[in-house]
Amino acid sequence: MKFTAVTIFPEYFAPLNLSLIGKAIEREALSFETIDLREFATGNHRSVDDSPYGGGAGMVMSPEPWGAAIDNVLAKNEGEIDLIFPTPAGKVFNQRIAESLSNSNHLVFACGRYEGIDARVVEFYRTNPRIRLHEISIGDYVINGGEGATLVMIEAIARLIPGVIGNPESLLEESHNEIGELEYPVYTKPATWRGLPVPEVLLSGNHGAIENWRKEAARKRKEGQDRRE
Ligand code: 6GU
Repeated sequence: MKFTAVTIFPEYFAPLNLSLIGKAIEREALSFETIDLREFATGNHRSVDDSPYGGGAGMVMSPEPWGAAIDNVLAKNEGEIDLIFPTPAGKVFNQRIAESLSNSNHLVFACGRYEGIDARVVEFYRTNPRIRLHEISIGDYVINGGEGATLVMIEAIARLIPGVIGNPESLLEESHNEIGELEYPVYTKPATWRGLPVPEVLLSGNHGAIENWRKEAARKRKEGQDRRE
């Protein structure tokens, strides 16, 4: 699986070289590249934005550098790509979307800044037969640009790719698995910490009882979460 991020801030993605994903990149279970949008900007100032038609606050990213950058991705790769536009107006990201995107060969993230990218860019590429286009939000709040959202999505997707996580069993047990169960609370040594004991059943060695306790604890957690919404 290949990940490409088109951005004016390539440095934003440095954390991907850490931890699990960094190691997966090292052993080539996945690859990651950034494309600097500014390299596709023309003119003395290499400007990538302009004021909005119709007026209003802020700046809009110009279509020309985006068109040139995405054309370049298509030209130097073969086959189909999933082209993702992170936007607060998109479909809200969840585990099902992460699973579906983890089956892609090549994910390309178009990281917009300012008030967004000129709407004709999405309109233009939506009908390209080599592109499956997705507009995706990471939740009902606003952040300053697509880079943060892209990091979140890459973390969620990359760990689902075979060979990225050491122990694939941990994918089954954890929160938001296929049946939508929340994970049970976990404990390690010491058996009592600041007066708080570990639930006794977990020390019992009775695997059936432990499994039942975990199911019930996960159910209670979910109940609590529903109340908070
Ligand atoms: Cl994908 N981008 C921005 N700028 N804000 C967001 C978002 C994306 N998802 C939620 N808020």
